[in-house]
Amino acid sequence: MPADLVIVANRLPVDRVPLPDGGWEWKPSPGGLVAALEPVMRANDGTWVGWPGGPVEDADPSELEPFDADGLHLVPVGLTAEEIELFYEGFANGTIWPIYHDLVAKPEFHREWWDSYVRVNEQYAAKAAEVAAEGATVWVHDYQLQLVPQMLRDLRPDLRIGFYLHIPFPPAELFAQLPWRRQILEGLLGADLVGFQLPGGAANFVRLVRQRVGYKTHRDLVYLPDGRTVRAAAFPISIDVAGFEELVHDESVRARAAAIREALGGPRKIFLGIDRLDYTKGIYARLRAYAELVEAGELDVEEAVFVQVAVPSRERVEQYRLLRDEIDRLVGRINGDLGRIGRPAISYLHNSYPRAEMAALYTAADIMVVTPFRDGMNLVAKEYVACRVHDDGALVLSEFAGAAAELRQAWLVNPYDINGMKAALLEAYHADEKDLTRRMKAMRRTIQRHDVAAWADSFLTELAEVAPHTKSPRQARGR
Ligand code: GDG
Repeated sequence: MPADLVIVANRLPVDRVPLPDGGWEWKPSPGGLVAALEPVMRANDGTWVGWPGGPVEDADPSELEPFDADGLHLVPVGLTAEEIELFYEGFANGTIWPIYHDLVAKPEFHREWWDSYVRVNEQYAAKAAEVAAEGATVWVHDYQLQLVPQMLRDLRPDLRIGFYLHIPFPPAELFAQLPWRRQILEGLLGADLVGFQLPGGAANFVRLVRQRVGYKTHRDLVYLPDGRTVRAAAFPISIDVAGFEELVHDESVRARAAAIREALGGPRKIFLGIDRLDYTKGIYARLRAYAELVEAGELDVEEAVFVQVAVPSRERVEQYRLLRDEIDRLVGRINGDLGRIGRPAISYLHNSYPRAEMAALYTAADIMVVTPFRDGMNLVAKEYVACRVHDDGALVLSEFAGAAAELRQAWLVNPYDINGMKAALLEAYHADEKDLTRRMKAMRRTIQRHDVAAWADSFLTELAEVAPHTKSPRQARGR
């Protein structure tokens, strides 16, 4: 059945999990994006196009057939082992990711990576063109698929196309290094609406289009020679606030939070970091800052502990393997030098956890530390705030996370400034209850007013306005 709403994202919202009998099944991987899009997907009988994970060489043909999971229609795009290496690990994560994150790592430019990026984007565009109904809305997501909007428009000029970038869009000076800069801008301009996390990203994009493609622009609009108008605007993403609050009120999550506190040494104050193990997240500098405070006697391992959860990520990419080794060594050295029996300075976990365990960790923590060098938004910061249903707990947050634009009452830090971070960690540690409550209340109001459903609604509403020539999807909530 052709779909009136099609989501195109690098990954499908499911994982293939092996069963004890040698078979396998699809298990939903409930991220924030699925939670946000599920209601509107259901209201429109929507279809999701994406990669199910793993190379096609290891898949049996039935895995690449469209299927339904949890009432969602899913259409797999198969990637070969070579495409995973060149398109995904290569161009997406070795070229675009570092450039878009302010060159925190050195990007690599390889023509064969680019060629694979083009070919894979073609596959996604072709699949989306195949499943979209006449005049449907197609919403393309993120940096892996920047060429899809124009490819799709060439195949299906009847569609209404939106694109959303989850990571930062860099200043012109950095973007200009890309040998394929013009093709990428033209790819994005295939959309009617290009969404960014922050107004700065949208402004960078419009300026680049003017400079590098030579189209006329006015404020957030780009005028194309074929008469089309493209709008670039900010839509800061959010989280399923009610979902997290519900989890925190669950008896088993509360019991688990108490057990975590107990296991960590009772009244010790808990600093917490939760990040994908990624060099943009600033894990190394943050742990160093903390260790210096312990070393200087400003913090005592009997009274405080830093829990760092580093979720395994992109483990086949060289820079990520090196980062893991560096952090392993740092944690080992810090605990060797500063820990006591049963009292490590840092409790380090290289693992991923169910959502309920994440909520228990957020509940157990006294001070959440989120210090990326650059981050599109950072949902972890918002999730922590959502879980503080008693208006307590402190948030130390990097100025360079998109979330800092909204969570102004956090202790905002420059992650490159170790002394500044040390001062903020101490201030948050010693803050009195009244100050914590005042800050947390304000931050909670902010995220409650703007949850992930509001984010999806505002993007789709805006998309309908900029492309009135096509028909609108039904809104999930009466508005
Ligand atoms: C990109 C942009 C932007 C993490 N570990 C576990 C787990 N998570 C969940 C968190 C959170 C999400 O993953 C991570 O989101 P972040 O925003 O923190 O970071 P990225 O992965 O880099 O995401 C970012 C985001 O896209 C959305 O637009 O904010 O800037 O880089 O929701 O809770 N979830 C579970 N177990 C884990 O171990 N269940």
